[in-house]
Amino acid sequence: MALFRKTFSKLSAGLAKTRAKLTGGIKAVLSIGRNVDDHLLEELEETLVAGDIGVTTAMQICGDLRQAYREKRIAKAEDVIPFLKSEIKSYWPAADRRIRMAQSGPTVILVAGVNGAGKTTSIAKLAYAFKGEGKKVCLAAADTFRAAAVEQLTIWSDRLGVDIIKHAAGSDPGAVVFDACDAAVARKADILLVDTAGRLHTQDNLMRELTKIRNVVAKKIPGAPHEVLLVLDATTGQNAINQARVFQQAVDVTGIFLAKLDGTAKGGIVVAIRKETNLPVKFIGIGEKLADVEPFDPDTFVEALFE
Ligand SMILES: Nc1nc2c(ncn2[C@@H]2O[C@H](COP(=O)(O)OP(=O)(O)OP(=O)(O)O)[C@@H](O)[C@H]2O)c(=O)[nH]1
Ligand SMILES: [Mg+2]
Repeated sequence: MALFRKTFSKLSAGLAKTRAKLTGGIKAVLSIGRNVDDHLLEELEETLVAGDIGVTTAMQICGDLRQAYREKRIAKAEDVIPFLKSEIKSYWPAADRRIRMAQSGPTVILVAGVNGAGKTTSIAKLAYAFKGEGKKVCLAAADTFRAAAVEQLTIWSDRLGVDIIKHAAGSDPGAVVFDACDAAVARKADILLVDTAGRLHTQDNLMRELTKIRNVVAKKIPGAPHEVLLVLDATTGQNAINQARVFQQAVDVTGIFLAKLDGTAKGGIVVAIRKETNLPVKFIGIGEKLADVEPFDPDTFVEALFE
């Protein structure tokens, strides 16, 4: 995935708000000459919670820090940041975060998430990156709930020069993906990206619709969907965790696309997602432009956070 390039400077710029709040807060707590005592640990825990790392994780980090201090593995406040970096990095086991591709035929990527999370924009970013790698991309406009959703995806398909399969607004999304799968196979597409609704009359309806879309895709293309990416809006902080749980139950989510990291000081949510759900963050969105997407890499992320 050559085009899903990791550019440290862009990531670093995207994390500016989180770094100012979280890392800035940590550095303020660790001001020169302080001892690592209960008081400091308490302040540190508060700062971590405020940075959306999650209460449980903040407690774990500070507990481990206290232990390290008792065992004299750390002595002074200056040692705390290197400790935090390696501790946080250690939360992610080595894992394959790449898109799972079909052995042959189209790779189907279902994209889900609540309304406004950033699904359509993230689809455009992925389409752009795949196209840049020479892959043939098709889009399926399965968010038929809102007329504007189909229009928005159509605008992206025109701009990107990729095919779109759509029906009239209000039609059955199952029928859209049915046709989209046929079209993707017939046109020898490498990638089929499926946009889905973020809101229906009720959450139950939404989950049922997603399940139905998933089943149609599975019947049409063996092994599909190869990925179910859940788009989460990083600016919603801890609420993103609840969304992840709900979607995970309804459709087997295979990875998270964490959008809008650039627009929030709540970037610590990446750590909370890791600790509180078992879902890998595969991509992060760090801006509104097509190129503002990066594959998530924990080490690079932590380095950029504490830069
Ligand atoms: N700053 C920033 N804005 C983003 C990012 N991703 C998406 N957005 C913006 O978030 C808003 C919502 O994005 P959409 O892609 O329309 O979200 P959606 O989930 O498709 O929304 P619905 O179709 O209404 O359910 C748009 O204004 C996007 O430009 C990101 O990574 N950074
Ligand atoms: Mg949309």
